[in-house]
Amino acid sequence: MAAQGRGSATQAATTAASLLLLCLLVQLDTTSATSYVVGDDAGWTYNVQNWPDGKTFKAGDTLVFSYDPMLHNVVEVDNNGYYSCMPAVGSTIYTSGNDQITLSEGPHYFICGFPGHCEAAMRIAVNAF
Ligand SMILES: [Cu+2]
Repeated sequence: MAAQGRGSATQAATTAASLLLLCLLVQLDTTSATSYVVGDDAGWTYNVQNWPDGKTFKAGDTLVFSYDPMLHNVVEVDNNGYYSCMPAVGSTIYTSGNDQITLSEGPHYFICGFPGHCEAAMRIAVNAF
């Protein structure tokens, strides 16, 4: 009876330790990189401009741009290119239709390079901390 009691106590301690470990792992997970599908279900398309609102991005997070490469692309631009919808010469252009871009710390700007799309709010600005 007493042995069984000790056994239960050990089991309880083991369970507590396991829960603590699980909590630590969950906590670690929240600080690791996150992958975001830009535009959520709609994907990378018109009027995606406000999609980053309310989200906090970290360096190492990945943005996934999902789109039909016949209809859109992704051009990485600077602040000026974002507001003017005019990419600087030599800007990096992604065209796979499933582009995974890992963020470094700082501001990042992406627009669609197809005529009129950036003007139709197919652009995002994100800041990674
Ligand atoms: Cu487009």
